[in-house]
Amino acid sequence: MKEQLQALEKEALEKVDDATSLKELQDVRVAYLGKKGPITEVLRGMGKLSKEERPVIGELANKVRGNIADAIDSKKASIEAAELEKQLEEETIDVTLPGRPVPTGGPHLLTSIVEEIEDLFIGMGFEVSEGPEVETDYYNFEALNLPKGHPARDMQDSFYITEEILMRTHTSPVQARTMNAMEDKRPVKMICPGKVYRRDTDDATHSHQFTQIEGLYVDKNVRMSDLKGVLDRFAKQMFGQEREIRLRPSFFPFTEPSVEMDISCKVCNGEGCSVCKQTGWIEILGAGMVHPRVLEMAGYDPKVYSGFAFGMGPERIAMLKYGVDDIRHFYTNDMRFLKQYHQA
Ligand code: FA5
Repeated sequence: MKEQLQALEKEALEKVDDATSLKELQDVRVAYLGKKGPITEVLRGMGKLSKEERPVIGELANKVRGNIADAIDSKKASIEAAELEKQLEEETIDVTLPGRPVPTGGPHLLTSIVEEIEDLFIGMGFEVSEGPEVETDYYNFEALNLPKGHPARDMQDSFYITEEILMRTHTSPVQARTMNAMEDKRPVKMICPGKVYRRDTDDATHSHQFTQIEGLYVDKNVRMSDLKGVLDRFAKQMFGQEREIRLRPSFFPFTEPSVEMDISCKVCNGEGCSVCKQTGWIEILGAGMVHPRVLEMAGYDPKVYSGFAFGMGPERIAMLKYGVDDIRHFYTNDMRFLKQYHQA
């Protein structure tokens, strides 16, 4: 029985030694020290032993059990330590790894161009104003010398909401609003950027919703040459000295005389393409001297005051500046297009 116990001890200690996980170790504990294990079995058969043998075998059995239990405990401690070590190693942060890039947004090309134009005019002493996109027939047309039934209303096909309310077709109503709001009828020098809406058919240069920037300068002795000077300076700063400009006589009911300004097409260098409709020129703004009727309706005495106004399309300006061949790119918001213009 003594040999049997010693053999059991040897066998159990070897298994403890071989165990590589807490689960294996627990299996060894159950197998050798459990109620149905061989040592308990030996102890159960003690009754058959002689009086002399009983204490010796009893002591040995307890010793063997103690040795196996100690071995299991110390192995358990070493497996736990190894597992902790492994976990710590796995959780170590490698500070030398390159960071994951965080995608950043940027202003839309149209926002950038509007801000660039604003800065340019602020530099010439203009203030930035705002007006509503849902406008009354009065401000959109009547206050601009376009009474009901005037044939020139057809120049701008409109989205009407009621008979008297419409989506503004241009930013010119802000001219009348600004002058009306000026109670002491002081000089006005403002620009107004904003969205406008027309029942135009979308094509490479037309959109049913687009942006305009209005300009208005009213003071004593404002002349056509002032308008030319401001537009010339704007065009040179925006497009560079090499672009050509031309002013064509035109007609707007709210300006007299009226002009349209074209810039030589940068996309084809004046040779003709889809952007300039094969003409080599692209129209970017309408302008003129504020009509005396418009000044009068807004409470300014046309014998004392004179002024100029202009309205430009920033989409067309961005198209020229960056060689964009279709106005619809501004609204379809394809990130591959927009990202080209992020300056970050
Ligand atoms: C006007 O809207 C006048 N209110 C401009 C004006 C203001 C004249 C002050 C005199 C004094 P016009 O319809 O031509 O004018 O439009 C002005 C500019 O807006 C055009 O030169 C063009 O650059 C742009 N534009 C016009 N229609 C569209 C469209 N459908 N899509 C994109 N841009 C357009």
